[in-house]
Amino acid sequence: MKVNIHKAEFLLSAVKKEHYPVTTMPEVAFIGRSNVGKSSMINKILGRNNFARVSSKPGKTVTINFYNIDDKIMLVDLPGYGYASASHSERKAMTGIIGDYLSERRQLMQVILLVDCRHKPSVDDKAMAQAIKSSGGQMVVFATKSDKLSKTALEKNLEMIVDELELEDGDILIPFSTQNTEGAQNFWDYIYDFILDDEE
Ligand SMILES: Nc1nc2c(ncn2[C@@H]2O[C@H](COP(=O)(O)OP(=O)(O)OP(=O)(O)O)[C@@H](O)[C@H]2O)c(=O)[nH]1
Ligand SMILES: [Mg+2]
Repeated sequence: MKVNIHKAEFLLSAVKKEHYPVTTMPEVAFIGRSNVGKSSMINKILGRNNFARVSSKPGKTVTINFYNIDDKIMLVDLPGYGYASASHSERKAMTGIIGDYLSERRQLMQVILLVDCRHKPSVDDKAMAQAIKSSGGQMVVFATKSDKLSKTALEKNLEMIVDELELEDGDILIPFSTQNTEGAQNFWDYIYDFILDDEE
């Protein structure tokens, strides 16, 4: 499917629920460790460069950033967790910001969990996968930076990720890279089929 985005606009940044935008649009939130590539994935699927701010230093996104796409769907860039040099209080604040959003946001239709295809999922990644599972939501995991592995190594690591996150039949695991358009296309195919479920 060809995706035509007419308008992608940064709406606002929030750290607490009083600041969340008041809209009825369905939301899709990107969650994962700091530096896994959440903001990069948002740029790639929107076909924009440095729209969501990207950094080689972990801990770039520290607020919840809401992006309005064609007044149809909101993409939500969450702060990363597991940032190694974060202090105890910074970690606690981050967990609170993420946890509040996930538990409070009624229009949240889909959480997209990102894990780096090169690494074994962390304890936090596993906890997040379990939380998605126990919320009854569809499990959708993107394995990022797939350009960094050979095809064989990627296949092997995808199996490892399935095992580590205890993915089951019906759960979705898709490789993603900013260096090709395949993952981005798969993202939109999923969104159009299961979230927007509309005309296009
Ligand atoms: N080679 C390659 N590098 C990537 C890819 N995706 C992201 N990166 C790089 O990974 C680094 C982190 O990317 P971000 O998108 O800022 O990661 P993030 O998950 O938003 O990080 P936080 O905002 O800190 O939570 C940047 O240097 C990106 O250029 C990819 O598909 N391939
Ligand atoms: Mg980010």
